[in-house]
Amino acid sequence: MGIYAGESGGSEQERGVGSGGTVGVGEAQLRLGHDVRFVLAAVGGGGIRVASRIARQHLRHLETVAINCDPTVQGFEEFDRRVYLGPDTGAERDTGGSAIVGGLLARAAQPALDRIFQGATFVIVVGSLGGGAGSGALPYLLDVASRHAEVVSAFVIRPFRCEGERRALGDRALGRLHFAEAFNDKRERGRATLRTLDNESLIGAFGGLAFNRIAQHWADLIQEHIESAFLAPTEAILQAARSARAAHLVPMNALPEAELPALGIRTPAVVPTPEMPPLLPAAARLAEAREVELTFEIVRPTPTPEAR
Ligand SMILES: Nc1nc2c(ncn2[C@@H]2O[C@H](COP(=O)(O)OP(=O)(O)OP(=O)(O)O)[C@@H](O)[C@H]2O)c(=O)[nH]1
Ligand SMILES: [Mg+2]
Repeated sequence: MGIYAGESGGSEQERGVGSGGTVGVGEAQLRLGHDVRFVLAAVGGGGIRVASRIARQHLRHLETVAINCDPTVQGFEEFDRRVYLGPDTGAERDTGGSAIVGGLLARAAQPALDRIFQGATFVIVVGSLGGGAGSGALPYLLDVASRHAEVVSAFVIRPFRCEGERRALGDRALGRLHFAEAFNDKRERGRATLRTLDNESLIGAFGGLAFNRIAQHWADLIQEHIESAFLAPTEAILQAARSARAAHLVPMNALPEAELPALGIRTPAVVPTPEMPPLLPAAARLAEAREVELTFEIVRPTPTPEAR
């Protein structure tokens, strides 16, 4: 169902209230998923595995994209788009765990990243830190997303403590996010958020080996955010705009004119204002005269004896 809102008036037909529950109004129309776009972008193997659980839910209006420096990304068919960040030579290779390589590949792919986020309103980024792709590409991805979208929510997955060097690399990548200028500008303006999902924090609840359960837990948390922070509020706003327009056209407290005789209600006749005589006779003369002429005479002062 598309929801439209904007300026218009007239009959239901003119307003475009369609059987699909849409309000098409004049030239300004807003359709969720078209004019207001929601994009979920996952980067790095772990980020993609978590986001794939959300992609499989086919949330309304949500576009999904998987980005990785590993050609196997093409196999994640549950995503609407899959982007392989590979070298220009066309060679199929991974980052070898290097965040520097991940960063270089992402920087070189900027036009492709621009295309992903162009026209997006709300962007949700899920990145896994600790490997080469997620750690290296995330800052570029967040910057490009922040330049294009109105609101950006970033979720980064932090490796388990037992992963040792990977966790350390992840933390260094987290520190480098401070250099993602556009993203940080947005954060300062309250238009972007960063949330760390620490795998280690769930060990007590799920155990160290329950990778899948942990991934599902993060997916549920992110999905709940998409629903409650973006989808539901935007739908409510458009619905309110639609209701306000309907109320404006047919006020709730107005009786339909055609039903007034049957209800015995008569619209009050217009009472003419009585003509009141002017309070002062001079005012009456003034009211009659179109132009008023003022004359006055200058009386010379009588000279004093001294002046003589
Ligand atoms: N919760 C959860 N975390 C994961 C999962 N897969 C990977 N991770 C975490 O993400 C970290 C980074 O691994 P990957 O995402 O595979 O690495 P990458 O970004 O693809 O980088 P390279 O493969 O090295 O290029 C790992 O150290 C894990 O802590 C997953 O399925 N669930
Ligand atoms: Mg990988």
